[in-house]
Amino acid sequence: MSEAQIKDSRTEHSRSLEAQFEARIARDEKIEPKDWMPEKYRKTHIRQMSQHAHSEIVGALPEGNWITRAPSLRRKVALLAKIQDEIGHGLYLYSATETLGITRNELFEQLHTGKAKYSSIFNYPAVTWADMGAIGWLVDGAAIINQVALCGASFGPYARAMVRICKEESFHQRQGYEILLTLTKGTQEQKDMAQDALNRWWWPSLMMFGPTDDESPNTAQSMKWKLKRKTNDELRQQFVDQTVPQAELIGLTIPDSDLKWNETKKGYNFGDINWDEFWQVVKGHGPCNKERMKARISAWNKGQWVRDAAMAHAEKQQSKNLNKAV
Ligand code: BYC
Repeated sequence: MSEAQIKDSRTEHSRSLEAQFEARIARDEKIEPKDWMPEKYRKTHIRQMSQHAHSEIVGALPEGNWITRAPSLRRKVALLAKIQDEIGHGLYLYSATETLGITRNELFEQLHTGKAKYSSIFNYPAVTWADMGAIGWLVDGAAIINQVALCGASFGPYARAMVRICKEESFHQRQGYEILLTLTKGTQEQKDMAQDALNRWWWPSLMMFGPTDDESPNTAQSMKWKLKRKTNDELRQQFVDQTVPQAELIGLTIPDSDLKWNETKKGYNFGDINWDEFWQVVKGHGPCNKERMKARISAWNKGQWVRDAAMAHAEKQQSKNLNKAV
């Protein structure tokens, strides 16, 4: 066979693999780690899944700040449990991402050097106790809407991780809403605190869904591969429609003078999002970007001895087992 013929047969082989892959996606079959997949599919999943994992881990920081200041034992226990869940989600997602052939160390390296992103929302400060309510209600509420769609993602480990994560997020969302409900039934000062938290977290929560569809470079391909099952704008609209009545129920006002029910589309019209602010935050210039990264890098460095000890223990066990086998 000539070199040209070998090249042709290779091209044909990879075309046929690609066609089989596309057919599996069309049939809604799950793609598993050892299955053949296009390199771009693998890379896109590593990008989104690792950013998702990083968001869970970095997302624990604004809430972690309030553990010691929770107003009662019940609140402290619930907050601790929530944060523990978020860290668990991160670890779960890192493991799922590793099945695509990247190591945990590489993933952390990408986070620490700024190559990998994490959700813009976690670069805002949590300045009052009401922020714990707003984060649970709005941020976890937004996350659930996004993640329920991802339960139908084509990559098996990601879709399965989402099922469990969504169950836990719904507890988080309710605990946040209940914090705000309690505050709105309290003194004027507590009501004001709840409203102030909504004012500050509303717009950044809408930004969590990413740029508008016409400005989103990844959506079209990710929808074709069924990594995303709904577009950024569809999910954002769903979030607004779900959240506005919840705000009304507890007597809070969404800080948007353009918010108006649209009978034709059976959804709310809402005001313009400040996309300059969004991109500033994504590019590292938000109010807390530097603080968040500093905390993560410091935690990674301080944990080096734990990783070294675990490795030394594993090596010892392995050599013991080898000696037994001889
Ligand atoms: N923040 O083409 P697009 C949680 C980036 S944590 C930062 O639309 P895509 C929780 C985007 O990465 C929940 N960056 O991208 C934890 C892309 O840049 P690259 C986190 C953003 O991927 C603790 C560029 O902008 N959830 O629940 O198709 C406490 C263009 O965007 C953002 C997830 O991660 C953003 N908001 O769509 C409480 C869900 N938006 O990568 C709660 C999984 C966009 O090309 N991820 N960018 O350099 C997704 O669903 C999708 O990745 C997104 C973006 C909808 C976020």
